[in-house]
Amino acid sequence: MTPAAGDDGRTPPAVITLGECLIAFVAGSPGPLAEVASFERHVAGSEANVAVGLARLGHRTAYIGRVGDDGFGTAIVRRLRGEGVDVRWITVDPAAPTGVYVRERRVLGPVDVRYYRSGAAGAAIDADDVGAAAASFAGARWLHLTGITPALSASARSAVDAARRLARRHGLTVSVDVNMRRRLWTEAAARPVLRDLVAGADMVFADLDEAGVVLGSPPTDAGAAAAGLLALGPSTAVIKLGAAGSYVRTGAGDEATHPGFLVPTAVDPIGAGDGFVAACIAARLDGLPWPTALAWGDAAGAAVVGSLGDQTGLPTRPELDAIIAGGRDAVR
Ligand code: KDG
Repeated sequence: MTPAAGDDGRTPPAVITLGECLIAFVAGSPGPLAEVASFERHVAGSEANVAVGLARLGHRTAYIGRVGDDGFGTAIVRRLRGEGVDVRWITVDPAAPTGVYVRERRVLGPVDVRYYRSGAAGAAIDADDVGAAAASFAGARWLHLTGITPALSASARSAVDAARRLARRHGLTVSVDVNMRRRLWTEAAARPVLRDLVAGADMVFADLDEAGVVLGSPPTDAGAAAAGLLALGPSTAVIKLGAAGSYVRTGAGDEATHPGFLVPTAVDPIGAGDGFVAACIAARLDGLPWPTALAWGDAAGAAVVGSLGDQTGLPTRPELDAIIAGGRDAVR
């Protein structure tokens, strides 16, 4: 395997993340998959989305993963590098293709997401890939993980464990987005792994459904979801409520909520949760209090919903500020 040429590596990243970066084919028009004739090609993958979101908000971020030796892998590396993400730890696997997924867009009802990723390069990530990046952990502040990576393969699970151990050794804050993907594993298979992931994190992000998967029964509300997740070990639980905003509770008993932002035209909701997570982490790295972090998260999530593709709408700082300030329809 050859490393993808990238960053000069002089400045350590603030945030490290790892996972499987995918090519997404997003329906060019709304409607059922069977009727869609054209697709837009985008770069996706939850952790990569978070890395790009953080980079747009001014934080140095490194991504560890594998892509195939094909045009899609090249597109991923170029895209992440172009966004300023440190891609030194993305390796190009000559033996497996880059994973792909296809998704509809719907005006009403849930969007169907179909993965074509089994046997793809990204799932073969292992603890050695993380070990190769060990030096980057020394100067970093944060490790972000999701529940998608351990669902991919045993080696991917070992990569997550290796990253957690390095993060602990170097005193990084560890965040976990539960990101339950029922098309990758069953609730029964996922629960023990996700519980372990949550227990080993400082900060957990989940929606109500995901909190229910981790806890074994649906929580009555965001407060109950956060309390249940906090009881597993993290010091902060952030509950994503979609269009209804977000809620946070800390082990010290602090709480905050944000009502969310109205998105007049929801173009494509996939990736909004990653935008939310990226902006929350950015705010916390910037030393901002939780009410502001939730407002940033909700604004970034809304911005993602308003454009096609997981990463297209991820806001820069001026864009984030403009959404939060509201008021003007156009800058002329
Ligand atoms: O959060 C968005 C992700 O779901 C998408 O980019 C694809 O990473 C992905 C996955 O495994 O679902």
